Amino acid sequence: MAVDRGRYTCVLAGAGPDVRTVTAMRARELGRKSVVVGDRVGLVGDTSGAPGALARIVRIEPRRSVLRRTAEDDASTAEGRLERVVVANADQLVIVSALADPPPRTGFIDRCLVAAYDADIEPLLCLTKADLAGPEAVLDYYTELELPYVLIRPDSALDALRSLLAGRLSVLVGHSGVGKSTLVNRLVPEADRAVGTVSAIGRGRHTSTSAVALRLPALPGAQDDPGWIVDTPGVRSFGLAHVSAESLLHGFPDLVEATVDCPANCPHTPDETDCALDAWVTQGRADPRRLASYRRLLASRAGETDPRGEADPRGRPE
Ligand SMILES: Nc1nc2c(ncn2[C@@H]2O[C@H](COP(=O)(O)OP(=O)(O)OP(=O)(O)O)[C@@H](O)[C@H]2O)c(=O)[nH]1
Ligand SMILES: [Mg+2]
Repeated sequence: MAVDRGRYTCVLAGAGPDVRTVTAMRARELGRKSVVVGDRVGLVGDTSGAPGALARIVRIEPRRSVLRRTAEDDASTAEGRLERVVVANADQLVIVSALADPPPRTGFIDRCLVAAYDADIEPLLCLTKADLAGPEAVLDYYTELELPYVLIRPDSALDALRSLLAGRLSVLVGHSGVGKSTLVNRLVPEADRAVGTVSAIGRGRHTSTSAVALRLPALPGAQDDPGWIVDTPGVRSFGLAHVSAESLLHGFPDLVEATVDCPANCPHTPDETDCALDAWVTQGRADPRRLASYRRLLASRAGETDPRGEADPRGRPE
């Protein structure tokens, strides 16, 4: 459920919400393998969960999915220069974007979509602060994608979101200040996640500092497993250095079909005159902004532009 300075908070498989969590450390035999939130592990030792009890993690089960993020985009911290596993075994990536304060960045959302499709995790677009601005510009940009989405305002009912979260492990990702922890606190009232303020320049203050998995409460009358949600710290960027150029295209299902008409080994770059993507867009079969976004990602992988979503105003829907 959580990792903090070498201590791992675990919940026993099949344990109900009232069963105590188990604190564990890693056993030496794990070597350098990292254990991350969402991992299923083998525990030995004192698994009673009693105060002061410490179990040991001796095994990591094979992961169903691995959400990775490379953050040479975020070279301000030593940690940020590494490839990081955000969460293991997630079924759903909830891409949280505020509609205002901070403004939405489709460039960032596109990066998250690439990461989701690459890791075989279903994306869900969660547009917060719908009380401050309308979703039209963002939704218009994604019309061809059939991307599931939910709109969140402070007073909105969360039933639709809860049913999309049921039975799965979902991970929230988004810039700092978009309202991830606010949403988690509404979904899991006893979570008590710290909530920050958004500064005048429209950035949150990185209130949350590590990923934490929380069990969603059972709904009255519902038998189904309500699922788990992972709150994560806000990210400035979602680096994709670990995704191959070929796989980048999977984040753009609205463009994929066009590439069957491309020459063999087409790099899909703007200077490739026979690339079928240009005609596809000219014929109105996809949004030219989506092609531009795809090509920006291609170029940023090649180191031609600043890979941060923020640094590129063309990433905005307006
Ligand atoms: N108007 C409005 N404000 C919201 C909404 N959701 C969250 N906020 C505010 O946005 C600010 C940031 O919220 P957080 O929940 O801390 O954001 P976060 O995404 O967890 O940020 P980090 O932990 O830094 O990544 C707080 O002041 C919230 O009250 C919303 O739907 N509408
Ligand atoms: Mg937070």
